[in-house]
Amino acid sequence: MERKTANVIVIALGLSFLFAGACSTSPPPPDESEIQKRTAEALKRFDDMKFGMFIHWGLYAIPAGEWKGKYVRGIGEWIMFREKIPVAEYEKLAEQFNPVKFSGDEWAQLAQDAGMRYMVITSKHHDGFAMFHSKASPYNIVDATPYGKDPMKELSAACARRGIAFGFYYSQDQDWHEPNARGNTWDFPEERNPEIYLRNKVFPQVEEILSNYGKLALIWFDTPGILSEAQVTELRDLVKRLQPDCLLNSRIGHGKGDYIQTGDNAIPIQVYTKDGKWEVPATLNDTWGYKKNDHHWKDPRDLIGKLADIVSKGGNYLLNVGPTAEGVIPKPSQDILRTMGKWLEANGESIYGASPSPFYFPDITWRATVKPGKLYLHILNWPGKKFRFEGLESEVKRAYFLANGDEVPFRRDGAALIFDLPAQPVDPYDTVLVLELADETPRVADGYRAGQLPDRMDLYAWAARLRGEEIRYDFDTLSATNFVPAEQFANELWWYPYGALDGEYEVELTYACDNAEAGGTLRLATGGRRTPRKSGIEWKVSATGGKFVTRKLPGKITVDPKTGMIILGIDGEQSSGIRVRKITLIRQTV
Ligand code: JFZ
Repeated sequence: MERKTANVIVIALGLSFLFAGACSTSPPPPDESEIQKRTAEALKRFDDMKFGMFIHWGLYAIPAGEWKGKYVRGIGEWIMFREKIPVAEYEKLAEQFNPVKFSGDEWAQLAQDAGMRYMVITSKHHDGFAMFHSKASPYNIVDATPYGKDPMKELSAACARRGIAFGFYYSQDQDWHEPNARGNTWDFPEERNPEIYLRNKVFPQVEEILSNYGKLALIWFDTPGILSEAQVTELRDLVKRLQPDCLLNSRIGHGKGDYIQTGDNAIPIQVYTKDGKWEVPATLNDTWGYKKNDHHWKDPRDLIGKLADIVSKGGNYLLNVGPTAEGVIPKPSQDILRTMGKWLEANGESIYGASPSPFYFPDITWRATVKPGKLYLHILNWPGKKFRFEGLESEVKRAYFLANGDEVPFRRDGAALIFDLPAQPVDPYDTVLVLELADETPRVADGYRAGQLPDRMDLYAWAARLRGEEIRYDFDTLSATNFVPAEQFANELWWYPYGALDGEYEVELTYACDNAEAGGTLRLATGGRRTPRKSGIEWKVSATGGKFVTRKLPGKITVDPKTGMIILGIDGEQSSGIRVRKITLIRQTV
C-alpha cells in the first residue's frame, strides 16, 4: 500500500517535470499530417504572392567583380571560387565590411513600392560568411566586421511592418570557408566529412535563422550536392519542427522541397503546372551579387512581360537586387523596380492570386491569367487595331482595359473573338484586357487548350533566356543580337521546354543578316545544364540583305521530355550582327 502510493507520487512528479520541461521550451513537434496541412496552406499563400524580391548581399560586394585590378567574368558572388582566393585572404574582406548606408526600412519600402509580396535574402552564401549574428560561427557580420550589427533584425522587422513575407537563402551544401563542406578544393584538397560541417554549422545556423527573425515564409536552400538523403531529411525535419509553415524550395535536394525552382532566369516555354508550384529566380542584370561593371540592366518592358508570362504559366517571379558593400541598392535597380510597381498598381488584379492560362500560347502577342468569371489577356506585343483571339467558347459579357476601365468593342467570328483596339497600346509594357465571362471558369475549344501543342511551334527569342554578357534583345525588331562567341559563358539563347516537347523536329529560322555579317556558324543543340549537349544542326549563316527572312535549316533536333534546354549559338567572327527573331519547330510524325 505505502509503496504503491510512493510510486504514484514518483510517477506524478516525473510527469509534471516532463510536462513543465516541455512547456518551458517549445510546443510538441507537429506530426507529419499537421506539417502537410500547414505546408499546403502556406503554399496557397505563396502562390498568391507571385512576385518577390531576392537579395544577394555579402562580402563579395566589396570586390564587386574585380580581383587584384582584374575584371572577373561571371556572377559576382562566385568571385572567391573563380579566383581560387584562399580563405585566409578572403576572410580579410570582413574587416572592411561596413554598410553604414544600410536601411532595412528603405529596402522593405522598395519591395513594397515594386509590388513585391515577399523577400528572400542571403543569410549565408557559398562563401560561408553569415550575414546575421551567429553563435555557431564567429565568421559573421556582427563578430567579424567593424559594422558590428545584425542587419537581418532590422530588415525582417521592416518587412513584418509592411506585411511583406520574409525568408532566408541559405547555402547548405557548398561552403567555401569549411573543410568539410563542398566547393573549396584549393584550401582543402583532402576528403571531406559533411556530417561534421552539418553538426557544427548548418544545423545550428538554420536553427538560429528560424528562431531569431520571426516567422519565415520560406528557406531557400541552394545547389544540393554531397549531402545524403538522410542528412537532407534531418534538415527538412529541423525546419518543419521549428516552423511548420516555413516552405522549402527544391534546391534543398533529394526531392524534399515543397515547391520547384526553375534554373536561373529559366522560364518554361508553355503553361507548366503538372509538378506543382514553381518559382523563377532571376537577375536584373547578369549577376546576383553586386558587380560594379555590370550595367546590362533588363528593360522594364521585358521584366513586366516576363512577370505576366510566368504568372500565366503558374509560377512566381523572384527578382534579384545586389546591394553594394555600403548597403545601397543600385539606383538602376530601384528605378526598374518602381516602374514595375507602377504597372502593378494599375494591373495587379490580373497578377496577385490569379490562376494560370487554360490556353496554350501560340506566339508572344499575348498571355492569359484567370480569376473566377474573368479572363485577363496580357497584350505584350500590340497587334494593331484588330486583335483576333481564338479558342474561347465562353460567352463574353463585357471587355475593358484594366488600367483605365475603357470598354473595348468586340464581335464573334466563329471560334474567334475580334477586338477593336486603339492604334497604340494603353500601357507601353503590358496592356491588360479583361473579359467578363458568363462562366466561372473559361471554356476553351479543343485544340487551343494548354498542353495541346500544334505541329508547328514558334520559339521566339523573347521567350528564351538570353545567356551571356554581350547578347541583347531589341523590341523594335523583336530579335536578339550580339551573339559574341566567348570561351566561357558564350552568348546564346536557351529555351526551356519543361516536358512540353517530345520528338524529332525540323527547324525554320527567322532572322536578318547584313551581307558583311554572313558566314558565322549557327549551332542548334539540346542538352541540360550539366549533361553534355547533343548537337542537332550546324549551318553557315547566309546574308539576307539586312531583311528578316524565314529559312528552313538542314537536319533535325531531337527533344525528349527530359531535355533541359534548346540552345542556339552562333560562332565565328562576324556573328555579332545577326538578328534572330525566332525558330519554328516542325514536328516529324513517325
Ligand atoms: C545558385 C548560386 O550558385 C548562385 O550564386 C545564386 O545564388 C543562384 C540564385 O543560385 O546558382 C544556380 C543554381 C542552380 C541553377 C543555376 C544556378 N540551376 O539549377 O539551373
